[in-house]
Amino acid sequence: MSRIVGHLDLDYFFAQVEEVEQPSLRGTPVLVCVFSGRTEDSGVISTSNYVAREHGVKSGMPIALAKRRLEGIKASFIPMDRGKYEVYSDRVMEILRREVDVIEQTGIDEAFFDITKRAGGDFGAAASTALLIKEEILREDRLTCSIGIGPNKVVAKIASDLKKPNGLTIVRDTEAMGFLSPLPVQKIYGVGPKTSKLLEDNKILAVRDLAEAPAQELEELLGRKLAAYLYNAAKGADDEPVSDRGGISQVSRILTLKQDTNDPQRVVAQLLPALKDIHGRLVSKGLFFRNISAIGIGKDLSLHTKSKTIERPTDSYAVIEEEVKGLLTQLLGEVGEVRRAGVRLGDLQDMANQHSLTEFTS
Ligand code: TTP
Ligand code: CA
Ligand code: CA
Repeated sequence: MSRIVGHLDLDYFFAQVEEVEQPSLRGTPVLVCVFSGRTEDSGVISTSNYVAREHGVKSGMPIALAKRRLEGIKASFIPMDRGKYEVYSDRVMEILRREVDVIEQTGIDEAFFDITKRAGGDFGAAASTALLIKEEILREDRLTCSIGIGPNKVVAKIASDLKKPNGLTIVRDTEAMGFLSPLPVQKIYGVGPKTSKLLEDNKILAVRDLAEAPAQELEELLGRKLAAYLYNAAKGADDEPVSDRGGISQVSRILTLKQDTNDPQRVVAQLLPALKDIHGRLVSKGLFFRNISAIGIGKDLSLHTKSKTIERPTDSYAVIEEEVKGLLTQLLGEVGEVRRAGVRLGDLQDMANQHSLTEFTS
């Protein structure tokens, strides 16, 4: 049975979440910014929507430069709110997890998945599932994403990037080599600037050149491990498994309220057992948190979040309860009645390990 692997990447992720929460932004340039606070405009662009990109705005660009490129145009410069994006990310990963065999999350907005069993080795069936996943993410989270399906991770990752935004690209096992051959080597997952410079110096520019290079030469150039990986990858034969990395970076709970309400006290009262449960999990794992989010889901399934990053990591129950009250009051004040409510603790830190680390180094 042919292995079938996918890669999902959300489109202009942070900026798209801002559009979802404020639909009037759609069609205008949206720029998510990391303000450094030195002057009003100092800092960089984290990401921007495609409308802004048409004006030459890019991730990592100074905010001041982006402002110059958008002079005279009504654009929104929004401070980055990572906790909020993580709530959306969690939900997307949950949807993905229930539709495939296994997922390997590789970033806040992307994951590999293996769908071999689920699709019975059939690329047509995998394509239908990919469409279903896109529909569910759009319906439940109102977000678009791009998906690539291929016989391995290298092909899937490149395929997901091919027709952005809102793309779907299927590369069958028989098409993999033809798909890869003409591409520049930098497209292969794991080929950074250093490796690509080394390859370029040796006239290896396209994936085709890589596949045709003498194995010995590649090994001398890149070392055995990387050479073997790239050699396989170039031939469309990457066999790296999709493996769930486990590990936890967040704890969260969302529950359905007894009745729709906009009263923070009522919501908090119903959330108390969940808060205690989350706190118990945190303490039993020796973790502290730095980011906390309140989550509200409306009658129409719309998702709303308020997050806060606290100065120092903590595992205090009192802090959880107090922050949730504050965030929920804000959230309900803005959105009105909700049907479901929840809390998420993020940016978790393993205090036990940090502690032992300092013991070793001091
Ligand atoms: P990407 O997936 O690289 O980009 P994107 O989702 O914004 O756009 P695309 O449609 O091309 O996929 O990054 C995911 C998120 O990571 C992005 O929304 C914001 C954040 N990010 C930064 O904060 N700084 C950066 O330099 C990049 C590249 C991303
Ligand atoms: Ca993305
Ligand atoms: Ca990404």
